[in-house]
Amino acid sequence: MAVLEHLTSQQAIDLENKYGAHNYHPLPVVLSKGEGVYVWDVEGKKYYDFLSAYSAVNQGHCHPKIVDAMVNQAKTLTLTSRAFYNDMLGRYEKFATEYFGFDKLLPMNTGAEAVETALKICRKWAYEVKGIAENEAEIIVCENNFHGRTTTIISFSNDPVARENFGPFTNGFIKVEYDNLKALEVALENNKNVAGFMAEPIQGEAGVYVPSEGYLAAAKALCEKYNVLFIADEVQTGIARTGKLLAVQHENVQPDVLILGKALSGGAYPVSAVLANDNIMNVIKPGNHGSTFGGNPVAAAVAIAALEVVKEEKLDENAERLGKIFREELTKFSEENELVTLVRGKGLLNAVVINDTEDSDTAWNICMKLRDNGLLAKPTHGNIIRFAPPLVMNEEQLRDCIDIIKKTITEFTK
Ligand code: IF1
Repeated sequence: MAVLEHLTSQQAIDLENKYGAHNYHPLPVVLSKGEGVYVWDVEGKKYYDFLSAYSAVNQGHCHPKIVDAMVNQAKTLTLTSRAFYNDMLGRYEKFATEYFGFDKLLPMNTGAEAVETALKICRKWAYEVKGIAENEAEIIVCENNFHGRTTTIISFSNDPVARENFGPFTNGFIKVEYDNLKALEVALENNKNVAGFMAEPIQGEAGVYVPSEGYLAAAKALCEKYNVLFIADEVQTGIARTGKLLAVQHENVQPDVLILGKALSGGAYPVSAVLANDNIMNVIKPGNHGSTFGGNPVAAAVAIAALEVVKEEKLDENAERLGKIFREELTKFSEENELVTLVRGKGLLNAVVINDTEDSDTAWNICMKLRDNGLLAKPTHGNIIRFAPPLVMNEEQLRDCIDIIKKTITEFTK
C-alpha cells in the first residue's frame, strides 16, 4: 500500500493497532482535516471538536495566521540548536516575557519538559538562594495532579495506571489534598526544606476540579510566608482557556514560576516555556539545562503568532462569555435529566459528571453517541466528560453543540 493513498477509517485504525504502541484507547474516529471548531473524518463526516487536543487548539484548528507563520519560518530556518544564536529566539523571549509579565523565559517543547524544567529551577533556587542543604529540597504537589508522563512526574502522581511498573521513583515530593489550605499550611510548617508548591489552577485530568474561590491567592500568600516558590502549571488552563489569559488571574495571582505549553503554539507545533523573574531564573547558568529543539526559530514564530491571535480575537472574553452560557444551559438540563449529576468549570474548560459508578462505561458510551451526532468529546476519569471546544467558537455554534449534547443524553439509554 502506498503510504499516502486514501485510507478508510478501519484501515487507519488497523494500521495503528498493528504498527503503533497501544498507549492510548482513542474514540473510534479517524480525523483527516481540521478548520476552526470543526474536524472531518476520512469519510468526510464533519464534527465539532469539543476536546481541542486537550486544550492545545484554543485558537482553532489550522488558524491561518499561525500556519502562515510556521510555513514562512520553516522555509527560512527551522533549527540552529542553541550552540548558536538565531534571529527569532530573542524576539520571542522579549514578546512573551512582556506578554505575561516576567523577566525571563526558558524555552522547551512539551508540557512535561517544561514541568521538569520548573522543578529543576525550583530545586536549584532552594539550594543556591534559600540555602536548603543540597539534595534535601522537597516540593509540595497536590493529590490527583496531572503534570505529564516522565518518570519524575509520575513519581508524585497517585494514578496507579500512570505509575504501575515504572519504578523506582524520584524522591523529594510531598502530596497534599487539593483545595485544602490547612493541609498546605501544615506541610509548610512541618517540613523545613520545602522549595516550592506546584499546582494546576484547575485540575484538568482529575475531572476539571475548580478550587474554592480564594484558594490560589491564599496558597500564594502561604508560599510567601514560608519563602517557597509558587509554581503554576498552566499547560492546560492557560492561554485564555478559563476566561482569563491565565487561570491564576481570576484571583490576581502572579506565580513565582509559570509553566506554559499546548495552546502556546495553538496546537500547530510543540512549544512550551517556563517564565520567572531574574532572582529565580538566574540560578540557571550555561550548561545547566537545555534541549535540541528548545527555542527553535519555528517554535518562536509560531508562539508569537499564537499569542497575537489570543489578543486580536479576544479569546479570553469569548471563553468567559460562552462558558457561562454552556454551564447555565447544562445545569438547567441536569435538573431535568437524571443522567447528568452536575456541570463544573471555568471559561471553556468544563466537565459534565454522569450519574453512574466510576468504573461504568456510560460516559464512554455517551461520547460514542455524541460522535454519531457530530460532536467529539472524551471522558477524563470514569464518569466525567470534559467539554473544551476551541475558544474561537461563536454563540450560534455553541448553542448548536448544547442542543446536540442535550439531545444525545436525552435519547441515551444505558
Ligand atoms: C496524555 C489532559 C492528561 C497537562 C498539565 C502538563 C502536561 C499536561 C496540566 C504535560 C498534559 C495531556 C497529556 C495527554 C492527555 C492530556 C491530559 F489533562 F490534558 F487531559 F493526560 F491529563 N501539565 N496533558 O494537562 O504536557 O507533555 O503532554 O505536552 O499524556 O495522555 P505534555
